[in-house]
Amino acid sequence: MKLSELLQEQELGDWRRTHYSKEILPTLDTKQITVMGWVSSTRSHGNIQFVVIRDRLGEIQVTAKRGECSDKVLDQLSHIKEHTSLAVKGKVRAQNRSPNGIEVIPTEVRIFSLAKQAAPFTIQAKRSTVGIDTRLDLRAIDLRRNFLRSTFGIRHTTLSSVRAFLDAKGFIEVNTPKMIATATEGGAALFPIFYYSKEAFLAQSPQLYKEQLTMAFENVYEIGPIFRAEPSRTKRHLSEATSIDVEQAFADYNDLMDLLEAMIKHIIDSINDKHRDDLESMHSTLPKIKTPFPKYRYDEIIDKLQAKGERIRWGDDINPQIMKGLSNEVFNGDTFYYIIDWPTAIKPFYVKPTSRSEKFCESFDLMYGSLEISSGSTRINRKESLLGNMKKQGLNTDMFDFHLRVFDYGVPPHAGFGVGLERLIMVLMNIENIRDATFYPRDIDRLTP
Ligand code: AMO
Repeated sequence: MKLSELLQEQELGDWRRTHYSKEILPTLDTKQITVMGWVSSTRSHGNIQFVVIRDRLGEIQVTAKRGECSDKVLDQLSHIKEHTSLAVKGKVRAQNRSPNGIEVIPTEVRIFSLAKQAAPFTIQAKRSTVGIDTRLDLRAIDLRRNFLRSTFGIRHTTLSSVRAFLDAKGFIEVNTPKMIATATEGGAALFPIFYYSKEAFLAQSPQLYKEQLTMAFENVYEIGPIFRAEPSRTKRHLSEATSIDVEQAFADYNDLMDLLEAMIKHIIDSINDKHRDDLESMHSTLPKIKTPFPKYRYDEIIDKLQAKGERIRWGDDINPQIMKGLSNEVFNGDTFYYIIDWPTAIKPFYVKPTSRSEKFCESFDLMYGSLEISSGSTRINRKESLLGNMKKQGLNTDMFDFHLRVFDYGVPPHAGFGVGLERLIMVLMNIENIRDATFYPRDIDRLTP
């Protein structure tokens, strides 16, 4: 038979998978099954051809031996490359020498789509040897790598455990507009868009909307994209990130810090519960949680930094580079901790000043090592105070009319936070570059794939 005939691509037709790789156990010995997936590796030993097929749950070895299967099947399996998508019908055989103690003796092969060339990386390695840009250019294939498949499985569990945790506490999930009229997060730049004949922006945060929604629903959360025009290239910033935004009525920032701490603990417990195999195969462990998370006042951190000789003044933002210098005093090893009571002037206009002094506000950043994972605060809930703060920050209050008008109708005391999902995944999975914590990263240099 000619090679082109042997390797002819076929339709799915009436073939259906009977078992996932993981479901094929020695107890199925001699049973006829159909597996579907992609070729993950091939190996040839004279008259025997081994082909490992992977599906979304794992891998199964197909063993084609001359005499035990047709010559056509042996020839087909001898010529296909890694990443080819195919189905194999065959008989299960318990086999001590095979991975998982099981193999499939093929009777028929249906090739759906041939891999035309070798991929520029192997899918088994935990850390890839090629540069991240090469991988991102072929992201859909890169995502087949074991490490990333586990990472995104764990990301999924993170999100489902956040939902379960907040739902159990009486929060409802909301969605707020992503095309908006005004900025909310002072420092972060906006992406302008055309909105019919007007200028509009992609939302930096659901901030004002989640606050307003506490008026009807009290406790709300949103998991969605936030857009930040980040002019710099760093390993911790994306232009499009995912935020877990939480807002609670009749609560202040201390309540929200407790809630966030319990949420992080719940996420880590859920992952340890569901992903033991993934963590073992990656030789990874999740961060150990020590509760309560320590709290350091902004003032204290500045004093410590100045005592170390760092060039930082009261009122400056604290960047990760500078924080690295405090590793022994503050985050001995890597731990979660809060920096609280920031200067009012460097936090957004909606953050409530402390009753002790207007100079400070009821705000917190959740840190892991030198990385900021979340920020949150008690919000201003009275119109005059909000107007006052907006004017101090030089904002055009007319632009916020749509928001200010609800303050005539009983805004409850409220507080909230936003967690950067990709930053959290970086910490959980010990990922160095935030681009690997999202499916299709967007940054100053990348708008495709
Ligand atoms: P903030 O601007 O601090 O606060 O953002 C909250 C969290 O979102 C993550 N984050 C980012 N992650 C990746 N790339 C980015 N460019 C990026 N920008 C922010 C960080 C950060 O801690 N409205 C407030 C939250 C609140 O008070 O409820 C806000 O947006 O992990």
